[in-house]
Amino acid sequence: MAFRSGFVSVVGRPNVGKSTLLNRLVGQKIAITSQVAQTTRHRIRGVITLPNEGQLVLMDTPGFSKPLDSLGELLVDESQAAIADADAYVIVVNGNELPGKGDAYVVTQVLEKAAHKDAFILLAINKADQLKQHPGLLGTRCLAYEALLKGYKKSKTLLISARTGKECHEIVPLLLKHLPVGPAYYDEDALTDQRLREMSAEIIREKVMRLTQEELPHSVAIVIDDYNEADPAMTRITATLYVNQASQKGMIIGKGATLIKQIGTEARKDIETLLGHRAHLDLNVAVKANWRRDAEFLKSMGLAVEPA
Ligand SMILES: Nc1nc2c(ncn2[C@@H]2O[C@H](COP(=O)(O)OP(=O)(O)OP(=O)(O)O)[C@@H](O)[C@H]2O)c(=O)[nH]1
Ligand SMILES: [Mg+2]
Repeated sequence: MAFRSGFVSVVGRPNVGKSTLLNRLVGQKIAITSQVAQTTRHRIRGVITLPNEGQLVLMDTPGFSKPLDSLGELLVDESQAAIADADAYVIVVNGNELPGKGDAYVVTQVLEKAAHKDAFILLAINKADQLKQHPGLLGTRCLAYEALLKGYKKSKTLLISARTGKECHEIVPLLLKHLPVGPAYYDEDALTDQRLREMSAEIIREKVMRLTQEELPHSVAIVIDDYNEADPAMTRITATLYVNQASQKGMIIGKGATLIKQIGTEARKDIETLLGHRAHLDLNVAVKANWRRDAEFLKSMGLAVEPA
């Protein structure tokens, strides 16, 4: 059997479960997730290799939403670049809601690119676990989402739950079948293209997204100042949490520094799981006024769009 390979773009509105699905399919947590929209800021690659069969490179993307500032524009650019690059697509939608303008926009963008290449589109109607009491409703929802594909032939719909894994086992074989014959792009045992240093920054950001409220989750950027692996049994990491304005500094530190301590403790535990050994985490908080609009700062964090 010929070895198949290719890039698969995972796209959709914010918060529909794209990163959760990526983690589920890769079998390990490589992308951070949270209840807050716009969690993903980078294009993250997840690699799935089936020996002698093929290799899928899944590209998690930031959700498509109306850009409000430079960071927002970069997120949309990232997603658009991922669509241009792909050999196949997974469009993730939230089965709990009727299709909205955002879904229609994403599907239109994908259809435009897919039609040129005759690429396969998988429509993944997610969060099915929350709808099991309403089977009738589900049928109507599926039809409404399918209608967005305007009869595109090379597509298939699956009703899934990225959280519970329902029907997720069908996804990889289905995608692989539609990829071209080609080489492995990554080592057989690679799971992602991210470095441990970048993943550590993402883990810290996940804790911020999950433990803070109101505008704070979106106001924090993480920079790893030092990543010291001199001791093989204990990685020492120093990071700065940049907030948008001075008033947010106290909010993220919390009364008696409780919040920053909690962020540190939870992040350290996850980083230790990732590394397989102990970690020491030193977190600082600093103000970088309006960093979301600061092109230079975004670039320094690697948040610049690479050419497709
Ligand atoms: N009930 C349920 N919740 C889910 C499912 N998949 C994801 N979620 C939840 O939905 C929220 C958003 O998930 P993410 O994976 O971060 O969503 P995303 O599409 O990557 O979001 P952005 O990166 O912000 O665009 C999280 O709270 C997940 O736990 C699912 O199958 N069922
Ligand atoms: Mg995400």
